[in-house]
Amino acid sequence: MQITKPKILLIYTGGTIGMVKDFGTGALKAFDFKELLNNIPELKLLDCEIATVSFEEPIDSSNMNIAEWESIAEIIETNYEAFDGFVVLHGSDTMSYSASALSFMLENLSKPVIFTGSQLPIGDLRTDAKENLITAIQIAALQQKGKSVIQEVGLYFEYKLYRGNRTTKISAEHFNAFTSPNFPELSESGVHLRVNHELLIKGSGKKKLKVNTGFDDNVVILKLFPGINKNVVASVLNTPGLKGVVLETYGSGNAPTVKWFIEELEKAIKQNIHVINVTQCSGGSVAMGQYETSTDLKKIGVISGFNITTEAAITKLMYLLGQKVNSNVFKTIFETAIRGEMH
Ligand code: ASN
Repeated sequence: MQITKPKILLIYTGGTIGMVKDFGTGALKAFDFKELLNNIPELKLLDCEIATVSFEEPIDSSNMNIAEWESIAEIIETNYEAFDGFVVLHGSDTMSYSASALSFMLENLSKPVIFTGSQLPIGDLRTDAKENLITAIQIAALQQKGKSVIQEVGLYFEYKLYRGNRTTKISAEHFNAFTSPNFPELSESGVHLRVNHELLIKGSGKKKLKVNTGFDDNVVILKLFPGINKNVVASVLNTPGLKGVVLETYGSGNAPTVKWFIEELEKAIKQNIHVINVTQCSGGSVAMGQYETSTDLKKIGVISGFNITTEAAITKLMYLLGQKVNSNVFKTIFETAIRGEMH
């Protein structure tokens, strides 16, 4: 029996990882990704076959939008049968949003899609890009009994693989730039590559990959702060075309009890605008009804995001709105975990 090496497709979208310094101006600019294997000869030592595809115009991840998520999903769909795993090189700034979005876009995934990037350009002497890239590829290539070990969207950064839709960027400075506050890491890279098998999403078996495009962008994130006034809240909730709000509340889902606030929210909900309660705390869960300051929210039909991140909440909202989920089941469906993103 001939043993074939796993085939991994590297998808380069942009970000610091693929940059070099222009020594004339000192500015960072995108480098020619076709030169990747020449720039990182270590990649040739990996026990897998690597192919690369790049966005025509690599972008800083601040310019990622729904269209770019769809482009990544399309590349994966087109190459799904030909490859065993996918590594998406992406700017770190919005990587958690993209990893969350792709987790909802890619239904019935049975192969790994691993996002990674770096804080320093690959051309920098002290770069974190090489380790992130090499280990992300190794993780994407992990196989057991002829099947991929990881069968979901992950995010690998600084020795840890996380579930993509559980992550958030926490540092613009440290190599350890991401965390997954409410879910343990799926794998840790040390002397050994340790995988927490019991935490992994079991793939969909023989079900065919389904790509859910058509996200709806008529959504907003509204973060509460002491002193927020009626005009601001009313004008956000009266945005023409608005269909969904991620409301970042305090602690375990608490908000002001003042009459105008609850009335504005109630009016919006009656107009079929879905309001999701997500906590501003970096860890823990929304528990509406635990305090008096959240009982009214529960009463008027605010949806609980439980321990979901804001990044996963806003992308799940865009996804479900895009799927035209019926209003009377929207709350139940949102409150159900569909890709391991909450609870
Ligand atoms: N601005 C960059 C980006 O998100 C930051 C990075 O990749 N470290 O594209």
